[in-house]
Amino acid sequence: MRPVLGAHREGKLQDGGFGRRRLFCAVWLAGLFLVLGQPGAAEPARKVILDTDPGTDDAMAILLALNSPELDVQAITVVAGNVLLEQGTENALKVVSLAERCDVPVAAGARRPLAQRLTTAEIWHGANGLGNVEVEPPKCEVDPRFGPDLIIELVHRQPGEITLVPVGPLTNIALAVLKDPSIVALVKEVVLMGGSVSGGNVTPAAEFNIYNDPEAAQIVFAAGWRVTMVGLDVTNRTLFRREHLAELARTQGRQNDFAVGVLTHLVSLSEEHGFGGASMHDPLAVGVTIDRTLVSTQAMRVEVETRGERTRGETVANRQLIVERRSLRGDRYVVTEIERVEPNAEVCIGVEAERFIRLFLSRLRGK
Ligand SMILES: [Ca+2]
Repeated sequence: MRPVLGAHREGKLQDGGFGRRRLFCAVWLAGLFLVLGQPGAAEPARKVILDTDPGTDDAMAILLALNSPELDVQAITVVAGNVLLEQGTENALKVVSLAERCDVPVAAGARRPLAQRLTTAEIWHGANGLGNVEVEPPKCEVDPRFGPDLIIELVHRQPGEITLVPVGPLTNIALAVLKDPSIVALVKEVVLMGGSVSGGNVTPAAEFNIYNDPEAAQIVFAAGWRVTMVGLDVTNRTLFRREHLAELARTQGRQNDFAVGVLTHLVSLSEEHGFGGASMHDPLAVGVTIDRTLVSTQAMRVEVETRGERTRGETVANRQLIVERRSLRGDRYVVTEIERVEPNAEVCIGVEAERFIRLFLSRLRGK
């Protein structure tokens, strides 16, 4: 090495102009790489825990997450919701097995909501929760830890790094907060699928995930961490249509073909009910975690209606971030103060739906 190095040094001394030109070229090339290099390509993958009740669209969300290099799925925790806990856990294991990702722990969590009976929704998700698509038994095995405990453990192990992505009823997340409130300050952010500021799907007021455990949802919104709400306001505008299905059916692969089966069920159901396409509820929450620019948001203060004759489970959103305070004067109330309130959520109000569908298709095609 030494003679070569010496020769190199000599060369530089003998021809300073050539050396400077080479230095200029190197700097210019480095600059070109910086300009042309994909922004964020060098960023480490975002660590996420997916909390889910699989569930047809949950299964699509899991596949999207597992096939996206921007995400590092640290665990999948299962909650009762669309189907019973046992069925949901088996489904999560089946999907993770299909993706050949037994390295991702799948842990079962809450089998019922905090303060009410569970509502399951096989009418939308099929008797097996996967649109009645037959899938071979899972080769991955369930993690023995309780879902909320696994969340607590992983958050403490990597403070400030974990993004929680709950796409089912919020029971597991609320249980984790109740058991260990210190996780709130240690979680990077929460990107949840649930709620709506423009009407519900289970009732005119309430969206399914929030309706299924309003007390848990209120705990999650009030906890004090950064929440992004991916609700019906955007998911109902993100429709997977028959032409998308035809496109995905042109490629093959175990995950690809499973997705075609599940999405065929969902698209057919949506057409039966006049929606013209399947709302990509849970996959969009994963999409927002991958690429925030898919949505536009507005800061709001979201509270969950836990009583209400017709509105239990509604996400009641203060958009103006002010409240009026009244005091009793004789036989009437008088507004005496206008108070500012702090927002607790970024609520998604706009979405580039087709761009998201293209992202989803690109990740599953031929897999
Ligand atoms: Ca779900």
